[in-house]
Amino acid sequence: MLSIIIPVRNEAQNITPLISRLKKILENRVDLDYEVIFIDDYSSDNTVALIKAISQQNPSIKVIQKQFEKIGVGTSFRMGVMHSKGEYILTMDADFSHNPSDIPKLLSELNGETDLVIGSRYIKQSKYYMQSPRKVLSKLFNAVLKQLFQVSISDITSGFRIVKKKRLLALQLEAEKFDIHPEINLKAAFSHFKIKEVPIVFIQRRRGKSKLNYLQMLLRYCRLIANLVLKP
Ligand SMILES: Nc1nc2c(ncn2[C@@H]2O[C@H](COP(=O)(O)OP(=O)(O)OP(=O)(O)O)[C@@H](O)[C@H]2O)c(=O)[nH]1
Ligand SMILES: [Mg+2]
Repeated sequence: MLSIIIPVRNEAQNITPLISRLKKILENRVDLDYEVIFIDDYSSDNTVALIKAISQQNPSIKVIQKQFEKIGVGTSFRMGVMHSKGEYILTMDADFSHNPSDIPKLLSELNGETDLVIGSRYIKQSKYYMQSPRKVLSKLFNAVLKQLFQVSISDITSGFRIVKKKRLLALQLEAEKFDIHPEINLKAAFSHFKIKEVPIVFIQRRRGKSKLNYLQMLLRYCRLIANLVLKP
């Protein structure tokens, strides 16, 4: 079974088209049993109501709702993993930056041996469309992380991936926010996961508001580096 885990916060404008795209793609694969778990983080719009309405017709679509405090993408992801039933975990964003149409490409790289398939913005045949500050920061972080930790992953900060759950659970993940993505990819490399990268087309969000806070991201990434240097 494939468990798709998607942290969400105020994605009312994306959630319905996203679920229908996912269903179309996944239901084409008769060989594949799947569940989609959304972890809502205190959304103030009707994201949760929209997911619940769909999940009443389709029990493969689930939502976990946080009601009292914001926990962040990393903690939400780990909570989703705890509730998942799949042998493999797919993570992606809800805002169509990660194209559901790229999922079959990620799946095609899975065989019994692959532990991690990363949807990469920075390999041959990838395309990415991001605003300049984000592009510069992303490239810079990837260059620094690659140099510092000598890993051969091209897109260390990618949040689009499929990972074998058994191996994921063995990683000591601590990141609470967006730093969960490089943390997973780096710790997977340190733990000698069999890793493949596939090219994706990454686009800037078109609907809904960005939750990205550059200063917070910078601090979180620096903290991750410090933690990994001190206790790799
Ligand atoms: N559970 C949870 N999900 C979040 C939170 N912040 C963002 N998300 C979700 O995480 C995914 C990525 O967030 P984005 O806001 O797209 O972050 P980004 O891609 O860095 O920035 P933009 O695309 O420019 O908005 C989306 O599915 C969001 O709905 C949060 O605090 N908690
Ligand atoms: Mg986004």
